[in-house]
Amino acid sequence: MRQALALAEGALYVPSPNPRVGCVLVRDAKVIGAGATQRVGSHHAEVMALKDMAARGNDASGATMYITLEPCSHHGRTPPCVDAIIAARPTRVVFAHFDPNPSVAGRGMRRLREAGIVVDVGICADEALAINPGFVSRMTRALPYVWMKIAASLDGKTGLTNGVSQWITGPEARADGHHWRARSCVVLTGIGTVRADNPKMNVRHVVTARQPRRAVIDPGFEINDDAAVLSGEGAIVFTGDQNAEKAARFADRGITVVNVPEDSSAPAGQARRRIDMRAMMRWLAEHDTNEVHVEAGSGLNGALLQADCVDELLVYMAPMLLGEGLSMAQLPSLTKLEGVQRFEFTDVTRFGADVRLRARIASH
Ligand code: AOF
Ligand code: ZN
Repeated sequence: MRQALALAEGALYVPSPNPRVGCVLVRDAKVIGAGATQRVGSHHAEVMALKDMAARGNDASGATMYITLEPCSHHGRTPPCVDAIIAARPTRVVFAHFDPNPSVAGRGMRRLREAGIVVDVGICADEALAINPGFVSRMTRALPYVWMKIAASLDGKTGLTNGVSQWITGPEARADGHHWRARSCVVLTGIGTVRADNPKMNVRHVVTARQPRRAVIDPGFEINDDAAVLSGEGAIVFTGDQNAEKAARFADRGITVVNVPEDSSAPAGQARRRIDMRAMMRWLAEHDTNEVHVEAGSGLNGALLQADCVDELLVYMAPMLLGEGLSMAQLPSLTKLEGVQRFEFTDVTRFGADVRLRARIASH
C-alpha cells in the first residue's frame, strides 16, 4: 500500500478532476504490476497496473491488488475498473478507503465480493485521503478544497504601502508556489491583482502537461481584453455585471464568464463590490474543480476568509521586516478574541532563506 500511495503522489499534477490513485499487484511478496491514474478520460490506476502486469508476462492468479481508492463500478468517461479486475481475477483486493463519489460509494467493494474476490478496506486510509483533499471535498461538501498562498515578511506584511511587493520571498519559495499551482484545478485571483501586476497565473518552474484554469474575481467586469491571465485555455471571469456584449466577445475567445449574485451581507461603502464567494465556490465544484489555489491581494483574501471559503493558508515568510505595509488579509477589527479565525499549523518547511507555514482552518 505504501508503494501504491507513492504512485498516487507521483501523479499529483496529472488526473484532475479525477482523484490521484495508485495500484500495485503483488504475488509471493513481489510486485508483478503497478500503475497510477492517467489524465482525465484515460485509464484509471487499476487498468494501468493490469496492463503493466500483462506487459511483464504475468497474470493475476494468486495475487493481491493494493489500491489507494475503492475501484470504480460505474461507467464514467471510462468503463468500470471492477469489470477489469473481475476479468483478471486476483485472489484479494485491498483498498485504502471507499470512493466518496456517490456513483461508486461501496458498490465497487460489493461487486468484487459478489465475484468471490476477498476484499479488505481501510489500510492507510488517512494517508490516501490526504492525497485527494479536493476530490473528497467536492464529493462530500460540493465545494472545492481551497488554499491561499501568501508571501509575507516576518511582520506579516505582503508589500510596502506604495504597493511594491515583488521579490519578498526567494526563488526556492517561488518555485514551491508553482508546485501548488500545478496540482490545483483553478488558480484564483482578483481584478485588483490583475490591474496591479497583470500576472499570467500559469505554471512555470515545474514540469507538468496540464495547466490549471485561471479565474479572476471581477465584480464590475472591468478586466481588459488583453489581460495576461485570460490567455491560454479555460480562463474564467466571475462577475456581478451583465455586460452582454463584452461577455459574448469573451465567450468567442473561449473565456467562461460567470454571473455570480452580489453578496448581500457585504458591508456597504467598500471600495469594490463583492460577489457571493460561496456561490462562486459552489459553481467551481459543480464544474469539476477539486483544488483551488488563491493568489490575491488583501481585499480579496479578507473577503474569502470572511465568507469561510478557505481551508488552508500557505504562508511563505521571508526573514525581513517591512514595517508599515500591506496586510495579508483585510479583516474587520475585533474587540474580543472570541471572534478571531483560528488555524492549526500542520507543517513548517524551509525554502532557501524563507519558511513555509501551512495552517489549516481550525473549524474545517
Ligand atoms: C478508480 N481508479 O484510478 C480513479 C478512480 O470518468 P471516469 O470513468 O474517469 O471516472 C471518474 C471517477 O472514477 C472519479 O470520479 C472517481 O469516482 C473514480 N476515480 N477510480 O477506480 C482510479 N481515478
Ligand atoms: Zn476506475
